[in-house]
Amino acid sequence: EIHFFFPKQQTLAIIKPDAMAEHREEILGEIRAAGFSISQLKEAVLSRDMAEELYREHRDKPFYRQLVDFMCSGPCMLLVLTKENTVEEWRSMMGPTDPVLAKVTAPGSLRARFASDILHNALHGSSNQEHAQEKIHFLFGDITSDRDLTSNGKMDP
Ligand code: RTP
Ligand code: MG
Repeated sequence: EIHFFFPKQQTLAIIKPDAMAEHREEILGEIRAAGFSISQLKEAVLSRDMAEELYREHRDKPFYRQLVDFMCSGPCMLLVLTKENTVEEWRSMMGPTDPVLAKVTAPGSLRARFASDILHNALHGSSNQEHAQEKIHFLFGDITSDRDLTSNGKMDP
């Protein structure tokens, strides 16, 4: 009998400023209920430089400036999620970028439920493992411990 072991994978998730006031507790609850471990979590207002770096890959897109403005318009929740196949599973749980599409193709997804429009779409998730590691390192620095905050969302002392 052959067993395949998939090492746990990390992704970066962000609750964007539009969803912080009304939906963050519900979103955090759903993340835990879906079996993700929250290994890091912090609330932060991104500086312009940080938002620009986070979305550097989109710097030539027409929406880049609006996106950066939006991402530093208020507090975000930055999360490192750990699970098997985390990158893909988190993106699937978020749903499509545009909530108009999300409501049709993935009505139970978080963006279908919580996003306002294609820009103000409640959540971020890394698109692949390389980006995940790069952006996690950028936002959290070297993560030495992998604390599981699943139960209460609070950092252990
Ligand atoms: P994200 O990177 O935030 O997880 O979202 P995503 O992969 O689903 O979408 P992406 O193409 O990477 O776009 C990044 C973010 O830019 C904003 N956006 N605005 N106005 C527009 O047409 C437009 N397109 C994208 C969204 O906030 C999107 O999540
Ligand atoms: Mg993306």
